[in-house]
Parts: sequence; structure tokens; C-alpha cells
Amino acid sequence: MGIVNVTPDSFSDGGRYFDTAAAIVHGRALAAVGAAIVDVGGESTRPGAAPVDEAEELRRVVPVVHELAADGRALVSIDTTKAAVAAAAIEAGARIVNDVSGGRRDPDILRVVAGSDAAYVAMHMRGAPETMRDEARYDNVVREVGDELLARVDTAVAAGVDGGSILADPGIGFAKTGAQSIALLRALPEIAARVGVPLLVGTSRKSFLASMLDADADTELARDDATLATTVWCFQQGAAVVRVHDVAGSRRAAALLDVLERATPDGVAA
Ligand code: PMM
Repeated sequence: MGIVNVTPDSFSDGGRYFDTAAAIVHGRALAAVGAAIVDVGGESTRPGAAPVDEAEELRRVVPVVHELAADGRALVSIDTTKAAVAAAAIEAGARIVNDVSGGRRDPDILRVVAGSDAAYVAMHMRGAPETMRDEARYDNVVREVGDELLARVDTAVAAGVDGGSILADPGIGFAKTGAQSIALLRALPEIAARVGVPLLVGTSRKSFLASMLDADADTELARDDATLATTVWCFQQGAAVVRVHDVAGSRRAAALLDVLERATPDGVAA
């Protein structure tokens, strides 16, 4: 899943694709290098970010979703927590609703998904982006995130969302410290077993990666390198989807992983 942020202030690429035309060009470029999904978002979820009103979010995302869906090269996902934005995006051709609140911010979003053919990504977060930094308190982060994520999946199913079209996401960096994010990455198979649906994981360029880099080496390129290691890790731990900025790099890594996984003892890909 490639990231198309139509926002002035995202985690890492804020502002770069804020313009509708630039966002469409970027989404097309991600599809061209092999993104199976392009995830279009109009509201920043950066820690401390201010909310965006519905009219502005619609203005940002709907034309981008419409154009990328019309291309038909990649499935279009809408990264929103608002029912009205999800509905408009589905109308414009989105096939996946990626909800970082897991249905907590606007429970109507679950009814919108249930009434459509769209798939649903339920991500784990506590609080809201404005406040989540204060909510990173866990006795056992793996157990608590697993339990809370399962509750989000169950709530979605109870609202009528098809359980076979749900992905769960542990929400790396959302109400988690760097150490907690690493603990979750370490325990992906356990979390997948707990929630009972495939996992999507988003580590791309996030600040926990910086703790593994020298302070003067914390560049976008270095974070992409670090992200690649997490892509390989996530796929090896059974994740179904990774959400990344550098789609080309992740595709290359995934292709090599595929060869290694299918290789016979004499080194020939089966
Ligand atoms: N991270 C961000 C935004 N949306 N959606 C899902 N499902 N998982 C994530 O980890 C996630 C997300 C924040 O990152 P960005 O500002 O770089 O897009």
C-alpha cells in the first residue's frame, strides 16, 4: 500500500502532494512501480495534529480518489475517520476504508462500509492524534493492543461489516512509544492470532526508526532504508500488507523474499 497524503502536515511528506494534481501524479507513480493499493488521506494523523473539517477533507481527497480509481491500476483506499468522507470516497471509486480510529471517532463509518462492497482497515489507537502521546501507557502492550484491536474488529462485524474483508493494524506510533512499537512488531504473529484477520502494518518513515539511526543520519533516505528492514520483517512475520512511502523499494524487497521463500534446496525458484 503506497501513501498519498493530500495534507500540508503529515508525518514525513507533509505538503509535498497537497495540491490535487500533484497528489494524482504521485498516486499514479506509486501504482506504476507496483503498489497494489494507493491510500489517499486528507487529514494528518501526526502526533499533535489538529483535526480537519469535513468539507476541507472532502475537497482534498475526492478528486484524487476519483482520478486514481478511474485509472484502475491500483485499488484505492481512503484514509479517513469520517463516515461522510468514506461514503464520498466509495462513491468516487475507493474500495478500501482505512480508519485509524478503528470506528471510534465516527461509528457511522462502520455502517457506511457495511452498506458497500468496500474492505475495512481497523487500526489501533488510543485517544486522538491531538492527545495520543499521553495514552502510551500499557502494562503489556502486546496483550492490550491485541485485545483492543479484537474489540474494534468485533464492533465492525457487529455493525455489519463482512469479517472476511477486514484487516487489522496495530497502529505503529499511535499512542505507542518507540519501544512499544518495537514490542508490537516483534509480536505480529501473536497479534494476528488474537484478532483472527490479516494484518496491515505501517512503519514507514516513523519516528521510532530514528532511534536506530545516528542523530546526524536521520534523513528521509535513511528512514526509507530502515523502513525496508521492517517491510521484510513484517512480511516474514506474516503481515498481509505494508503501508509505505517507498513503494519501489518495498516491491523489490518483497520480490526477493518471494524468490527465497519459493526456492528449492538447489537454489532454483519453484
Ligand atoms: N499511519 C499514518 C496514517 N495512516 N493508516 C494505517 N492503517 N496505518 C498506519 O500506520 C498509518 C495510517 C501516519 O503516517 P503518515 O502521516 O506518514 O501517512
